[in-house]
Amino acid sequence: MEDRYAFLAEWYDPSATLLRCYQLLYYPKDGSVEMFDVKNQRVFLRRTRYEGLHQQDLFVGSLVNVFSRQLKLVEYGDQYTANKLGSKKERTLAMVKPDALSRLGDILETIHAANLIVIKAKMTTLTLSQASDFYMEHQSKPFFSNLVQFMSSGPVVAMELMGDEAIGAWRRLLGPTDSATARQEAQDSVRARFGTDGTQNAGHGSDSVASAAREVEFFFPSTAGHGPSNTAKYTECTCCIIKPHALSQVGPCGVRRRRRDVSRGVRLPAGRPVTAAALYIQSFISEPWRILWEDGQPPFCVIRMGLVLHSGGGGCSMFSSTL
Ligand code: RTP
Ligand code: MG
Repeated sequence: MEDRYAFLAEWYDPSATLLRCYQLLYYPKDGSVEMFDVKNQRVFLRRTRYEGLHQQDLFVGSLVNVFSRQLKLVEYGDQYTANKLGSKKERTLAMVKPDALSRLGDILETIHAANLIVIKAKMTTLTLSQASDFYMEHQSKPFFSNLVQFMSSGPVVAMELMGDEAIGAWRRLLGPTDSATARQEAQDSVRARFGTDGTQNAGHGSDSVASAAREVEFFFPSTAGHGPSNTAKYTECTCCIIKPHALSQVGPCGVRRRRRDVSRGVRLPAGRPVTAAALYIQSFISEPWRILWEDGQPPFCVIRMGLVLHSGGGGCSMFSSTL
């Protein structure tokens, strides 16, 4: 029988101001989709090929666009789909520590190359008290004071990552805790490449499912408006939005022109540090911004997220505006 993945999906209908519920079917063989209206028990979209949806977008919690409708996948529609797509999917909290902030692009590249998806991201500067709360398991350790001083010494970028066995996968990418050991034992690891010593070691990764849940909640609390605040200042800055199709091309200071299809690559002017970063889901980006997506890109169909970087001062070569 042909492979088929089923999901329960929600779409907020702004004109009726209600949440509509669909069964979404995806056929990987030809990349086609089919939708059923659950409440009215009828076909909503006949099986149609649709290039904007890919298997890696399909997991519970994901926001996908199907013919300009942004759908949230809220449940697996059958056991087969849950087993096939959901069994090994994990979430973890990754952090770029203050010493490696200038290597954010390289670290994003590493994450992308390992097939881990960035679900949420936030640049923030932790207070001493927040850093102490985050690392409370190490309160009694001799290095605790050094650790929290370091972790609150400058901005960090916290990310929720998702992927197959994401917790272990990200910790393997980080390498051994001590950067010197990492350079001996795992030369390609993040800590070997960008870490300094045993404390200033470039990155953090949750060590278990329980700590991942706690740490994701710490940075991205379910109650809106809580948690460490973003570093965006909104003054003397410009906003640079990297389109979703180019997200994988984010380099140390913007987007590298590496692939032919990224024809309008962005390079932030040298010496202009990125001062804030956050991942915005498409629906949070207001209508005027959407127009910017449409140059040469099929509008919306491949768009899931944009990475918004505020750069201190100056312009950006693609477009700029204040938020
Ligand atoms: P992390 O929690 O940051 O992902 O690192 P980890 O699991 O590899 O290491 P862990 O034992 O949890 O330590 C947390 C962080 O404390 C700093 N540290 N300094 N002897 C030292 O000076 C020392 N040992 C640990 C590191 O920043 C380590 O990542
Ligand atoms: Mg740890």
